[in-house]
Amino acid sequence: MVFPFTVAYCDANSANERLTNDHLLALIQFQAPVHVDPDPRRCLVPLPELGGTATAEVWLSPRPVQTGMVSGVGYAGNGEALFLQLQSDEYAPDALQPLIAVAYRRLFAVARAQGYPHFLRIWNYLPDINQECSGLERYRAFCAGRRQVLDAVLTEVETRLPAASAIGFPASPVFPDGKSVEEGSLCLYALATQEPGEQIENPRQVSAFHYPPEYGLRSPSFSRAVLKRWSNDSHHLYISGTASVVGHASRHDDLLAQLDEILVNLDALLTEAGRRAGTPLQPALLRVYMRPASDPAPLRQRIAQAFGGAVPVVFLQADICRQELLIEIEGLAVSAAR
Ligand code: 3EB
Repeated sequence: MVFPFTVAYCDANSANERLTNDHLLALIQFQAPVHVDPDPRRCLVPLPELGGTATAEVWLSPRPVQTGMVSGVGYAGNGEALFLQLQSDEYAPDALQPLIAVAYRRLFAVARAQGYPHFLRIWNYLPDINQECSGLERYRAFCAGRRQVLDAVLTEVETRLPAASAIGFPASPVFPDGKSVEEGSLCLYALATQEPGEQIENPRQVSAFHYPPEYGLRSPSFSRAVLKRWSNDSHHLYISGTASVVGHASRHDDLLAQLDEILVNLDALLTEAGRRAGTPLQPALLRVYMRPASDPAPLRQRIAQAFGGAVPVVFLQADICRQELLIEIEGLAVSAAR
């Protein structure tokens, strides 16, 4: 099955070589301080990787891509899929809402101008996500800014929500090699397409859009996953950050218990999406965000048991957007090869 692009992990040390490939749609590098890279396809995610390896994620197109940089937004497209990214070194401690609103407006404007108006998935990395500023948690300020723009740009917001992750990091983490993140940098990247995908919700969870106000005045606007049927009938399922949330409540105090709940959530989501796709979907790639910088080996083992062992997994240390949540898993699932 030929997809409009494939996603895989590679050794971060080969990253620079990969940028010479004109079929490269995106290169996501972990454990790298945020900076605006001259190559619009490279996005630096400022999270330490756990488990002793240095990984990058590559999106490869079967044909050459067109790239550009407009009003701070780097992009690369191949006629079906558009990768977009925006990095900022503005911190704006108690003005995250307008900062996010400006960033989202730019992302949507660039995607529309390039002819890819439909956002399937958005990755959000925010400094100090759990910090309260002027009485509002920064995650909630982020949710308000995001909602403001989605309300304005989406014609049917409730059924056209992109999949998402909203992940935090300390404003000035120091990496093992001594490099530190610019204070307050922001990192967003996204996937947009010419034709829309299909919003998938998780039968075990309340749609985040309908969370009660105890989680914030403006509820989070994301879908649990987005199913994309490409023009050749292959499928991608973009799975949002999935936490140990059942209904709308967080479950379990313990990391491994939260992981087990997440695996049940992922199974329910994959089943639901497979039903909608009319074909089974299998995880192709997983990314685990965890609060403690502990050894990921026991988690790797449980994930391998759940998905058969062959699925590549990367573990990143990160803040999750509810204080009590210790772990969250996102990923990509694909229809089986025919
Ligand atoms: C949850 O289920 C956990 O606000 O974009 C997961 C994925 C979560 C994305 C977002 C939040 C977001 O509510 C938190």
